[in-house]
Amino acid sequence: MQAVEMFCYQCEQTARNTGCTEIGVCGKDPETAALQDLLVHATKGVAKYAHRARQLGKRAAEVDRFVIRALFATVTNVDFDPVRLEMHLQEASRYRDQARQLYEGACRERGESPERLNGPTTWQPAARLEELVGQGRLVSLTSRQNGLSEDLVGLQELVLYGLKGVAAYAEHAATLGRERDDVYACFHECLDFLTQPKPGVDELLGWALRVGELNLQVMELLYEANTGSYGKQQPTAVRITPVKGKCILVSGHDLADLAELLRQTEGTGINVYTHGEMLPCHAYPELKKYPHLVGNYGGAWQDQKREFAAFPGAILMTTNCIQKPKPDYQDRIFTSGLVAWPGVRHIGPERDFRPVIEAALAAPGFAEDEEEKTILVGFGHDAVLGVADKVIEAVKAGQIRHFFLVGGCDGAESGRNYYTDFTQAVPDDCLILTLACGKYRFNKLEFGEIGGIPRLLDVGQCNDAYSAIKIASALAGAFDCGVNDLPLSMVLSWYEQKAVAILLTLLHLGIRNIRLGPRLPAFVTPPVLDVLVDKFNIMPIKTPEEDLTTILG
Ligand code: SF4
Ligand code: SF3
Repeated sequence: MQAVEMFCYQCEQTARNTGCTEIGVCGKDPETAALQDLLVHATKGVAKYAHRARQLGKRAAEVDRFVIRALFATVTNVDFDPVRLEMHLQEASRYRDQARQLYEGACRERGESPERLNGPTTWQPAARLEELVGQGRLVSLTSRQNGLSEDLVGLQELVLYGLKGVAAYAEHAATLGRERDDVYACFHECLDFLTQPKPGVDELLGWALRVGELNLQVMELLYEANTGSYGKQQPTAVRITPVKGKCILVSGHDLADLAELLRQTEGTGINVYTHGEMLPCHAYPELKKYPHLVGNYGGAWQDQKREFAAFPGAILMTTNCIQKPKPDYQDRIFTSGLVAWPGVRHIGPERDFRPVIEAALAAPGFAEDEEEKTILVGFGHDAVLGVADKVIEAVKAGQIRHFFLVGGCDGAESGRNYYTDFTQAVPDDCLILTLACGKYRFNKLEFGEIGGIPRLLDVGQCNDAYSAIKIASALAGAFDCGVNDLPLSMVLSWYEQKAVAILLTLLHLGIRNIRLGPRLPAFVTPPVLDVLVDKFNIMPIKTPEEDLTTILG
């Protein structure tokens, strides 16, 4: 088999919209890419045994948890550190052995012979990092392209990328103590399925929708984890200008990291700011109760090099999206959870944030208060459905003509101005719901109100797509129609694999007419796209004017 240096097309910014082959546009080098490919391969080996063991009534919590952590580590902009990937690979080997023993033990108890498994179950980790890289090159995506058509490989990747996205949410929920056995069972069964040498198109499409269903369950689990730990989101004004003093900036998605950092910084005089997808944290009662959670700083992840360099304090990346740190802030940025960058100090699972606090105290901090400006957040379904009567009345009275869900992941290309222009062009009698980091394209603009209801409602993080679904379902219930019959249009942006998971959830729910941009995934081949168009009428964004005219007639 021919070993290929690198091939990755799992995210939207993939080179030439075909694949990154020499170095990732994200900064992932071929060595790291090979180690990530090997980690996915090795995790399939763990899952094959774990799946069979579970069918015989045996499971191990640490094996279940490893599978989601390993997949999360391979999401775009999470782990760029070969040394940490090597550590995960060694764990994969141990957990695979543990899962095999569980399975074989269960077979022995029943007097049955265990199935003889091959492929990823037989992998043995090489002793040295360079050799692991060599092993990774042999199991990259291109190794499968030799035996399967481009369509089938693309569909396998659609399922895998969706599963990676779900893994990220499952890990956040597990961190807060929410896990479900049927969720882990589905992960293992799906990974087992992905090792089948000759899957069919229908089977793969079926699994893609099952991953969407799994993601809905996991987003619900994460909603319960977040609200169970920190209360339900409440509409909240968030300061977006700096306050004088020492400071820490927290980026990513992990509420537990922020909560613990807030606890450890109480009384230190350090102000804590959210960045990127942490913005909705200001709406949770048990987080906003800390007066030193003073505001939100900066925008979406792709502006971090400029924003982190200008931030006069310490920075904590709790999840994606990390970019290569500039020397300006290399010594005051930290990672936690599954995120890693070579040379960046990592805060372990015990969450001892003292090094972050020390770095914040050593940095100058903001010299002055800037004039106060605020934006509104906290419109999860609990808040929106709390004023459902008002919203329904406004629709019936013709004050609200249409709802738009405009959101998703952000990225660097200029084509993403579409989303700013689109929201600006939405007529005044329409409401806009938004979520995820794509909202930074327009969330500081003025949209006004309709009858006391803000025209722009920030539903939360990307996983709060769960809330958007609840809002849509409640509206459909109130108007006695299906979600597809509502005056509601979804105009989504995608970048990484969590967006793939959410898209699959929407398709699983039978939602049609989704507009997706800034461009369609490179792994969706034209024949597969035809199927998606046929079944779901999914379509690429055009221009804001054209799309608005089509939607509003
Ligand atoms: Fe390229 Fe995206 Fe893969 Fe990075 S994650 S190597 S940018 S396709
Ligand atoms: Fe953004 Fe990375 Fe996806 Fe949670 S922070 S949405 S891209």
